[in-house]
Amino acid sequence: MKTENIESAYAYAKERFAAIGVDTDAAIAKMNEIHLSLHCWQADDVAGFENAGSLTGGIQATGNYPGKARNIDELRADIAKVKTLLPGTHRLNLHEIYGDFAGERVDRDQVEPRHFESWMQWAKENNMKLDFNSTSFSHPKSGSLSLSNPDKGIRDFWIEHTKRCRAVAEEIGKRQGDPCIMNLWIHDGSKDITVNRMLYRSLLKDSLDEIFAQKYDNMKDCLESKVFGIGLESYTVGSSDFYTAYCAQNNKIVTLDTGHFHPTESVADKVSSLLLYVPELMLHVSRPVRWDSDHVTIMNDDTLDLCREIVRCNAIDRVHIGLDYFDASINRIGAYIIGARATQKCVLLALLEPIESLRKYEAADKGFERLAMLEELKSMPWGAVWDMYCLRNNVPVGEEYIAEIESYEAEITSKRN
Ligand code: RNT
Ligand code: ZN
Repeated sequence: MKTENIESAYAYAKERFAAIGVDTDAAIAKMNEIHLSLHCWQADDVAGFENAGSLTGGIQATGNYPGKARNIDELRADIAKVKTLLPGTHRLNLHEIYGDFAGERVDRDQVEPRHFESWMQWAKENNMKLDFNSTSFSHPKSGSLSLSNPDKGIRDFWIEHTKRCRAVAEEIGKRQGDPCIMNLWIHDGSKDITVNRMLYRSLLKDSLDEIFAQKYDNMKDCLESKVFGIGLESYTVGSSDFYTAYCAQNNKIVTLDTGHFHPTESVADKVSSLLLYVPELMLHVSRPVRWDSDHVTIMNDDTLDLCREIVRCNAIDRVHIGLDYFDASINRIGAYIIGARATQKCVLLALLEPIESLRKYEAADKGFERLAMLEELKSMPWGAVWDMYCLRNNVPVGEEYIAEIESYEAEITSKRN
């Protein structure tokens, strides 16, 4: 792409946006303050480094495109590659099963900060901050119930795991001088009609209370609900109502995974309600196709609406934007980049809205003017602003990243098997 063409297209775009009261340079500057939390699990189909066998817990990565990361070095190489293709600086979201166990068998109730020592160093060297997740799935004790299991032995095992994960997150946060956001998602549920829903939910509540009794300063907890899991279709202990209420009562962060609601439910509409009751939100941006399929995020109305709502609520500082999809059927680095860049484009587009004029129209009951402006925004030259953002960050502009990923595949990932 010729730099002079990007610049002249940008000059034109800048003028067009200025005419409707939008400062494109300010939007680009704001983009640099937004850091995605990149999900490490896209690189290896949620396998992790425990050699535990198959993925369980009602989630599934489909496809067998060659080249997945097989070990910690490969995963790190892939993330380092991803970094070079994204504008801005980003965080890395680790799951507990991605610890550096160095051949040792470390059960989930034994994990310690030292297992993440090399990650903390790597992250520092690579200018990335880390986020964290406890891992309830893919383990002999996972079953269909973990923190809500009536069997005290199993429940205590997962309570211990989660407590230890919080200690790991606290150490990470302390060392990076920035809170580590720890997500808690458990798969607990049941396949068929459940007649003691209250029991499992009250057990989950008690387990969470015990886990959160320890207060920390360098980590923040977020809790993720869902509608159902594969093989757990009839009942989910950690439903949306459950965690919304729990988080509101306990001042915890709500995680909104965009694949975890009924297909016609608007996740965007939840932002302004939740933020009146909970301190912050964590997003798992995903793309559900007919179900919670974890397809690669693209620029679609769902993602756009969500980003617009965050900006319209003036809540960028209260929302952590994480990605959560795992497509094993296409080039995995490519999947990372498509989803991350699509999310960034949606945020940029949201920042390019003439929100004040739109609100003036709304207040004056000028419904035609409001709708017309929203329609016109769709064909404004925002692509030129995106290109300039990439150019200023020295990353490939437009489709240029396709060739880069192809050569990484030719040289690196195609040689893995
Ligand atoms: C599962 C949840 C959860 C996982 C990751 C791997 O439905 O979305 O966030 O995808 O923790
Ligand atoms: Zn998720």
